[in-house]
Amino acid sequence: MKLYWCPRTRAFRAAWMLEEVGRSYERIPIDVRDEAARADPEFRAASPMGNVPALVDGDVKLWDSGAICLYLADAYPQAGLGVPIGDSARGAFLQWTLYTNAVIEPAMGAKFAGLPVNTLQNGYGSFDLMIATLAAGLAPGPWILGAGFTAADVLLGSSVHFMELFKILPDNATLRAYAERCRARPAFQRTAAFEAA
Ligand SMILES: N[C@@H](CCC(=O)N[C@@H](CS)C(=O)NCC(=O)O)C(=O)O
Repeated sequence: MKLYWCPRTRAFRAAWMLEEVGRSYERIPIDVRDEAARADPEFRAASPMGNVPALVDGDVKLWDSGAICLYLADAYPQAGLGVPIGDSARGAFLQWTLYTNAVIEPAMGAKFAGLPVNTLQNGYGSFDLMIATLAAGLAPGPWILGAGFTAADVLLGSSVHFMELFKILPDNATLRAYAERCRARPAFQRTAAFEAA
């Protein structure tokens, strides 16, 4: 597997997920702040929009962090990071795996831009509703689906971690404790270490 990756970007989630899966992969650095690097034809073949992360696994090409995490969970079930079709927890798994890119990210973007809340139009509610819904989902803990850590936690955990870094995470004990649990995982720590290197 090849991961097109750049430090301090959304590629963090895909790299953390690959570390959790535990299979060998090649990390190919792409500086997304450099237009010439983004124009590289081999990279564009993997990532048509020129974004990271992008994953190539044989004939499979994915260029969205949510799709990458879901794909890896399903493609490598032995890692125990997904929920199989037919299991009653599959619905909750899909719901929370999509929550980062469908709700958290646009709500964060609107908050950073200072956009007025228009819940009828925007499709993701509001930043405050996004936080309250996530905190309620995580309250039973320790992970979003309960006892087992899944790909959904890679996406949600990296979002909560980055909201904390960006200083927009409200002072919520459930979310802060969740971020700590995520950061304590060896796969998270390996990812943070090579990002820092
Ligand atoms: N929804 C995509 C977004 C990916 C994305 O926008 N990545 C940024 C880096 S955080 C990027 O590559 N931006 C390059 C650019 O558009 O200039 C995902 O989550 O993978």
